[in-house]
Amino acid sequence: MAVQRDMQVLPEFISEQEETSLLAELEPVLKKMRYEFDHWDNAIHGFRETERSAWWPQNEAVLARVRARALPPGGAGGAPLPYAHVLDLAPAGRIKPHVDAVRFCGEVIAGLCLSSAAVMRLRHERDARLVLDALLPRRCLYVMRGTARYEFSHAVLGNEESFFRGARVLKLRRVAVLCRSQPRPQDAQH
Ligand SMILES: O=C(O)CCC(=O)C(=O)O
Repeated sequence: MAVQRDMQVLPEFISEQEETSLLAELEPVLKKMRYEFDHWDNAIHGFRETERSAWWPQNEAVLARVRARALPPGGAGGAPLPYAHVLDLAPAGRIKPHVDAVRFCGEVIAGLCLSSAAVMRLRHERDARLVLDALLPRRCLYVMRGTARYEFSHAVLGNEESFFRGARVLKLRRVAVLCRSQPRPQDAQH
């Protein structure tokens, strides 16, 4: 299936030391914020978030590796946005199915997964029987593009439905560092 080709999970993309360093930089910023649970129509429940464009040098090197892998210069995915989006999901948090708005994000979504494993569910927008569950282990990088990004919704499952191939995947607090590509020129004007 094209969706499998377009949703890559690279386990152990970063070392434990790199994970610790990224979290050490992010923690002081994140811990000042409250998790948001209340909006019933939000796509995300139990989250806090920030954006970051300047990183400690050792963390910048990790981000550069993510971009080199997911968004190489001159590649079909386009140029990366200048900042990373940091999404901190509480243990009880989840992300409901959605397709990222083309106005804000181009062809590629690359996510570095810190602190906890989780299950991401991709479901075809027009044929709900087409489903792909992806296990996102702690310290993996996933790269979503093409069919997976445009034709499937994606969701991060809450703990009540967080299973992969029959085995429970306990989602603890999870921090994702997301590098996206710039919107395609034809989409940016909408
Ligand atoms: O937390 C994640 O890895 C998923 C983030 C997400 O849903 C998105 O970037 O659209």
